Amino acid sequence: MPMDNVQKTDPDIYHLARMELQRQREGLELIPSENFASLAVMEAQGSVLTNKYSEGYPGKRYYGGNQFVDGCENLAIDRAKQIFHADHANVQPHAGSQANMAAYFALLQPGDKIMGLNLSHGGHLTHGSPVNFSGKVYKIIPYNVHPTTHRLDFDAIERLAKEEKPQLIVAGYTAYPRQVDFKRFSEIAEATDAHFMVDMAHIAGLIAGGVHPQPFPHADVITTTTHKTLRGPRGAMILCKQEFQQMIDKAVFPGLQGGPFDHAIAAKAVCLKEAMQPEFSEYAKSIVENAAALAESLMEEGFVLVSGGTDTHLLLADLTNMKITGKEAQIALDEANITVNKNTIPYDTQSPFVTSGIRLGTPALTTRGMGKSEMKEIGRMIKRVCSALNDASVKAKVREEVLELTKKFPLYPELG
Ligand code: DSN
Repeated sequence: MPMDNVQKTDPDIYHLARMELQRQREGLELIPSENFASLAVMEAQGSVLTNKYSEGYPGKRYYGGNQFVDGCENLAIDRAKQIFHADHANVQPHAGSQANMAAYFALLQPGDKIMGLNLSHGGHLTHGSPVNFSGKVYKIIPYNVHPTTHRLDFDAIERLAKEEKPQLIVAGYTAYPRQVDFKRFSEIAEATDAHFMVDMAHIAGLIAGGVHPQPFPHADVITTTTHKTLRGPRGAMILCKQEFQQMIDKAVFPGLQGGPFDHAIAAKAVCLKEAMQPEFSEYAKSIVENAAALAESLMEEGFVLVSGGTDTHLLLADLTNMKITGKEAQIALDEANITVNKNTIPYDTQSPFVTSGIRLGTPALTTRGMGKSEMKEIGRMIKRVCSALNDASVKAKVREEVLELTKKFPLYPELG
């Protein structure tokens, strides 16, 4: 947003926000969980709706004056239900962790067992890391990807579920590059009397755009953030089958949160409206095509990709054969204005602070309009930097090329 008033009131914050805009404009944003929200989403999020308190749900609030906020929340709910084939949507969770916490509170008792993918194999902190509430409140039974294919190993998952009898099985990943078979998961959950939850945060936009299968009718509950491939405001939602509606709503409010962020809910409604347009399906298709092109380019350059490639928006490169760590690659690429994140690979021997891999994704660059030929070029740039980590001249040359490339795909030109 123009931020003229911030400039007058708080020049320090104005300066930092402008520097961040410049960083976003002049860099290649390859973190797969990041994106560039539309001006419409940002306007809704920066609107007067931030001023309202509205504990409760549409039509059942604790404070007066909620007639317009109710309208916003109802639109977000209706759109989310339609896009994701859900019986019910709760659009109030402030973030993904809160959505997962509320879903667990609704479905489980403290001490119950949750089966989720090992964090170092591509799971998420809230799927059972011992340092997270999920690992402290619940008994976590981690499942792993297959030791050689690095894909979900359904026979092993089924054996583990039958042995452990978890109350909840979670499918949903932050670093798994392949499509997920939700039907197979639901069959395992049904056979073992477990609930089945999908955390679709990473792939929500791919699902909305029709390039990844829908979790419903297989899942009982779905959680998601709204700011990744879905390209909305920072926030989250929970979707569920009818039988879980009351439990989910009570878990979010009054169980976990107080007043909802009505400005964020309005922005979620806007992003969901955008996701219903035919252009969004084209966008989702391009994300996946670009990820495949980037994967091909990286493999041509000698990178090893976990699972041998991707069929989603993300890729995980195993740098072991290059004799460099994820940390070293991330730092060097940053110097060349290429933003990735170091990431553990399955069965990693390095710590999560060092890692043997980097995680890359195409949602943000696809929003800028880049296509397959740019992905090819970017793969070659990444190789040049990773082959010359300590060579300042290589990094400076790649940085110049990144600046040239990003100029051809202007980001937020309306913001001056
Ligand atoms: N931080 C997110 C990601 O990068 O995948 C997950 O919450």
